[in-house]
Amino acid sequence: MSKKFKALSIAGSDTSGSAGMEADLKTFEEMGVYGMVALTVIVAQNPANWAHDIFPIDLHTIERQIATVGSGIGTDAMKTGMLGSAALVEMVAASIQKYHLKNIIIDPVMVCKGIDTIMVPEAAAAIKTKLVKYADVITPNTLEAAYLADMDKVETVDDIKEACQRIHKLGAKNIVIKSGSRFTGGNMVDVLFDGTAFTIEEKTKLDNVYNSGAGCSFSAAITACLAKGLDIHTAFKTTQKFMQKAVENSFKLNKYTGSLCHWASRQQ
Ligand code: PXL
Repeated sequence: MSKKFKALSIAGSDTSGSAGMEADLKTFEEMGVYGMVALTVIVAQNPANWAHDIFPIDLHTIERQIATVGSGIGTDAMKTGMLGSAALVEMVAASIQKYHLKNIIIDPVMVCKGIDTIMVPEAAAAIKTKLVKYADVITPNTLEAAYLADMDKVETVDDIKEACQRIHKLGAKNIVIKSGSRFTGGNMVDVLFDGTAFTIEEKTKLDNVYNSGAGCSFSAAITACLAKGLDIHTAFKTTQKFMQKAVENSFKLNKYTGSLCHWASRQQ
């Protein structure tokens, strides 16, 4: 039997199923990687206005979950998602060292779709000073990139390149920034900076897509690729293909949101 690769997601649950650890697990599964979780928060949406309410899991419980995998099973790669407090960010950083975790993908979740201000400033600050340096790959969106890079805004390809170089100086080995739906240009770009060279993939902006959870899924796809032993450039390319299909086939859940179709690559 072929080797089974495993990945851990330290992330929050999105009850609506499109983002967070639900997106991570769906993506891992589609990419043939066994998913494991340490649940950090539960996000429930208010049906009346889709405001996101965050219910944190206590730190000790999260520590126990990470120990289950770190010490009890082992993993080929791990990613972080919504962390929610500075204490948790510090505990995750300590766990990476304690369990000698490898292939670390940091998705520095600081904002959610429709929420453009940093949700938990103390957690964001801790990510920047305590966690970024462990990242084999970091996958900020343009708002998170601006925060990490100390820039007023990241709106153009040149801004993205500048942000990549600044975040590399914080210690992250590879930086992937997706211009995403907030980009001002007609097209969208995904940029990979490996510390030496930039790889830039330009894509047409698709209208009427439901892309909640696109950031989580993108980062999870890179995690799955690294778990399988792919290099970052192949992981980046493989992730583009997976995301293109998932976004093209996205679907509506209600008047506020919709989801990527994670299984689109499987259909003929
Ligand atoms: O997409 C960011 C995100 C990450 N994690 C969880 C979320 C969201 C956005 O809703 O709910 C748990």
